[in-house]
Amino acid sequence: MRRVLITGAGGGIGRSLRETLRGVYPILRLSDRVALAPTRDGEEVDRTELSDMAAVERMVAGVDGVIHLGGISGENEWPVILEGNIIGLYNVFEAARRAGVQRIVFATSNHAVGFYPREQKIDHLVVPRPDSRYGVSKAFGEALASLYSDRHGIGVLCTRIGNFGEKPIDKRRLSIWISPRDYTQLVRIGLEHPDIRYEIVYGVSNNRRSWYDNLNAVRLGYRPQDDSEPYAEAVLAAEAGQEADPIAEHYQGGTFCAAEYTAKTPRL
Ligand code: 15L
Repeated sequence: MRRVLITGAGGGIGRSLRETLRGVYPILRLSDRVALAPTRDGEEVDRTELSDMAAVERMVAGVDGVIHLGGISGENEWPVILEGNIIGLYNVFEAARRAGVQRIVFATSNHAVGFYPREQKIDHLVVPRPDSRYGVSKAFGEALASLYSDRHGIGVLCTRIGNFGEKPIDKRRLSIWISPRDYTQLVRIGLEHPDIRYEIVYGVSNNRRSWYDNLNAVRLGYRPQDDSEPYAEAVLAAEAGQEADPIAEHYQGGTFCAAEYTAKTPRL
């Protein structure tokens, strides 16, 4: 990998990867719809709207690998999701194919499977159970990635990210947290592992309270260094006495599941 593109480079994960991948590959091309911090050695800065195919083609020209973080990172109205996560995502994969890109790491989300109950441990083989329009767009992304892998031979690692941050911020995140250094490790596996054709893994640290069987990531060499447990006492103490929504509490997706929920009975 000589030149690696990060889309959505202005977001929280993008800004972090800009630092942790600095010097790992000769050139990092950083792109976002918003202006980014100025270029340093070994960097190229780009400003692109993902819904604009001609601009996306310019963005991917000459890159060897793509880390696709761009798009909408939470629930939103359908037109917004459509533009950022369906049209924008399609444009990135299609432009990458035309440019001959061989590897893509796709930032999908726990919300593609958020309607699994917390009591069920899930692996990479479960069918999607999106908990939002956002989650549906991530399941769409996983499906599009599968098509581009099968039909065009592009190697794709779909990382179903839990919650990325320096530390877990609440009880739910104790089960899905991923630290910056663990996500960096996973992204590097996605770009560098010689045998990846199409894989789904969970982007989570080695959390004792995990809801995921991340055996596929482990098979690919992932050895997460962090665990949310040392933060558990403080996180739980901060939440003590707070009233919890029963739907949000029951499902892995939390408040994404409770929002707009009108089912009279839960789906089994
Ligand atoms: C996500 O997919 C979002 O991008 C992030 O903002 C958080 O909401 C995260 O999931 C989460 O579930 O905590």
